[in-house]
Amino acid sequence: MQAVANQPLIERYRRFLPVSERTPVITLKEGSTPLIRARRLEHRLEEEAGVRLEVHLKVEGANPTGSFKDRGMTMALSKAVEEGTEGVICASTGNTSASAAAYAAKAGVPCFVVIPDGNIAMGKLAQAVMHGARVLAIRGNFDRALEMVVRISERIGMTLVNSLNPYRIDGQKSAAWEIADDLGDAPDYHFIPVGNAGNITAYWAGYRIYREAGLSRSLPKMMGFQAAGAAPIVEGAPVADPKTIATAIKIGNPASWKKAVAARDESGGVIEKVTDDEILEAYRLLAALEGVFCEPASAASVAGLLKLSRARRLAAGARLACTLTGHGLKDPERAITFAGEPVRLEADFDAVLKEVARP
Ligand code: AN7
Repeated sequence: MQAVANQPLIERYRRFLPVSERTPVITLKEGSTPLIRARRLEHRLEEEAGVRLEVHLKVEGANPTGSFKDRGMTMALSKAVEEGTEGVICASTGNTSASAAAYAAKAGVPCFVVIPDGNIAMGKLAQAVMHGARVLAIRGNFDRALEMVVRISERIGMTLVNSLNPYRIDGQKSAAWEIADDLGDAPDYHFIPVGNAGNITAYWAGYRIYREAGLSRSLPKMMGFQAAGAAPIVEGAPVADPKTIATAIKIGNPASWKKAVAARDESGGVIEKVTDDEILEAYRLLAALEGVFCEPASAASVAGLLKLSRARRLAAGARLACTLTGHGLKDPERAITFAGEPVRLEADFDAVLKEVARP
């Protein structure tokens, strides 16, 4: 299928989605995001490990609210409105709440979000409040918030728009379809951050559907990466008090745990952990080598790539896709803290010239 610019995801992939003529399409023109060849990163990996790889970046920060969540939210809100919802609710580490708030605004339905107070990036909070969601910040972590919204949605019949909502997963499959469309086939490996584990589940389902439809020939190995301080799937047990600078994936008890393990095992892939330092290194390399500014959690995919490449665990010549799940502008404070303040000078021509002329 051809990429059709400015076409809503639900229209582009209508034949693979559970929508009908009666479904009102709630869209902000999500999806059809760039897949960018990372040539300078490839050179760096080859210099370090002597292995040439073909690396493609799926830039999900290019979605309307700046993250991959919009793919699922266009489906979740369209189906909720079709079914006559009275309001939507979610727990969030930030991006789900930003996306839910925007699509609920577009649909004209009330939106309630429960977030861990002080633990979501400022840009995401700004989005949720600006779009008119009722934002409830609890003194507790994401896992606690998710438990609560699941119970509340059952008790008062509000539509849950976390990835436990199957329409969210349906919409998020579309990213795998776009990659296969762009490459002409699935990649050999797909690298992805893992938090609540909905997205790895969606990509794996998406790749399988495309192969069954005869639109791709192969399936990728799914390579998931959790932050070391929030790696329940890697440790094999929930983490009561998850810790990582990558707040988007600071999750101790993922909702789609079993499905993520199935994606790993069925694809012959891995789910491993990367440290905050490894995440920050990848975050900087992507910005400095490729011109792609993603948020720290997103860089976990490329941190995993760096780790496996250095350990010479990837076959030479392999083609791989890395999902960069969210935009770097979501969390500018992190970037400045990490990369440093600007050089501050008097408004003096010679002083500025001297700095510019430096090697
Ligand atoms: C940038 O917003 O869970 O493994 O509540 O925002 O599908 O959960 C965010 C998750 C990766 C992990 N990268 O995806 C939320 C939320 C970014 C994210 C993930 C998230 P899943």
